[in-house]
Amino acid sequence: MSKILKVKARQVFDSRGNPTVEAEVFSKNNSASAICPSGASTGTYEAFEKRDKYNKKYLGKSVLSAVNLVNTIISKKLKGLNVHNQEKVDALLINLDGTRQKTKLGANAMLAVSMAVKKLSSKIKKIPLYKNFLIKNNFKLPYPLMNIINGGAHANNGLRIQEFMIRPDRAKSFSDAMRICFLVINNLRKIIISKGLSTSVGDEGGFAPMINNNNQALDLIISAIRKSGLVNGRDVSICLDVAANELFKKKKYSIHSKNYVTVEKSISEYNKIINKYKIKSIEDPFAENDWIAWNKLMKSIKKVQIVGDDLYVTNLERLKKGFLNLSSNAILIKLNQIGTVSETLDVIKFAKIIGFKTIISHRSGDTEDTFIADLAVGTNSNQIKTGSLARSERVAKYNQLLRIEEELGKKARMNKIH
Ligand code: 2PG
Ligand code: MG
Repeated sequence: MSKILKVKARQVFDSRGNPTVEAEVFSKNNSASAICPSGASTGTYEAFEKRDKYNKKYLGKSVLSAVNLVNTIISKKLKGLNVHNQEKVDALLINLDGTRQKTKLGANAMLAVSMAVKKLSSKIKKIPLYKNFLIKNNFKLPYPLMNIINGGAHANNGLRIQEFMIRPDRAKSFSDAMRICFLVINNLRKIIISKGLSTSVGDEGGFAPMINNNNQALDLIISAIRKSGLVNGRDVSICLDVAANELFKKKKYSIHSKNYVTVEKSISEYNKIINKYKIKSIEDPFAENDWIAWNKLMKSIKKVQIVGDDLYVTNLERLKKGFLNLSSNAILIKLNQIGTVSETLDVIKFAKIIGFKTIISHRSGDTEDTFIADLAVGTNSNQIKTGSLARSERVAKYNQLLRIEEELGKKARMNKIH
């Protein structure tokens, strides 16, 4: 048994330049640290992110009180616990907080500590992090859902849909998957330049050209896939994150244009783009409380992955509800939506039991921490969504997956898409 000696936190910064919590956990001869990411298009039911609302020096965004809680009560409580008993550590954090949405300690304080404990445990065991989760052998690598055009809350171009992604469905290996995405992205860059548009990127590294029509973005992607000598819907599939919470007002949605229309009309528009562009995956097609709309969409389409992000917020109770309601067939997994590693793993386990695909995800405000790359492999998750091939906080996760693939050598296998 290795005991936790102390926990220390500090305020560092995320990829948007906002303060966030880094925690470092110490045992006798070792230490490990982890950094909490932060979202922009957040769900109402996500665990609470503690920020110093009244500290004007950081425009209300500092996390100094969360850092202080780690350095005082969390460190004191965790002292003496077995580093390898993640469930116990997390249960203690949850009890210490004692609130439904982790408002007392803040999920940012809790998660940084929880992830650091997991990392320290693998360090002491001298095993790679991905071998310290659910899967012990037959590791599979996830397909990247690579973001290539940013819109919504992640860019200021006026595009309704937040994320336009590609998934290299026929890639035989993770490095092949990366090569295919690399090709499409480079061709997309050329096409964007040829149209006289800007190749500057949004928060997740995807291009953010000044276009404001979804179909225009989809047409650009189709051209890039074609220019790469690939076939859309076969070699590469287009996947979307609509983030519809942001496009919802008085039971109506402005997904497909600036006009707000009914659920039925939105579904018929979805069907049009699904058929025209062979779209294979849609995340958050409707708002987080609109269970009926989700169910209607599920009933009206076939063979499309429908992903719950803001709908489930990596919360077991909400996932159960979504399963019973036939709301989706996949779940996005974000550690900081729920606040501890153990709770995240419980959600993944349940998702697998009910046959949902699991997609491990970054946040739009992310960091150099590559924990989610290991989590994706260590849980045999089907897919990972971690931005584009730009901005080091995104690329870092892909690079970590390339290292894992190399380490697995001949044993490395891609996961199943279907
Ligand atoms: C999402 C995420 C990540 P954010 O909506 O899926 O892409 O964005 O972190 O802003 O919630
Ligand atoms: Mg989302």
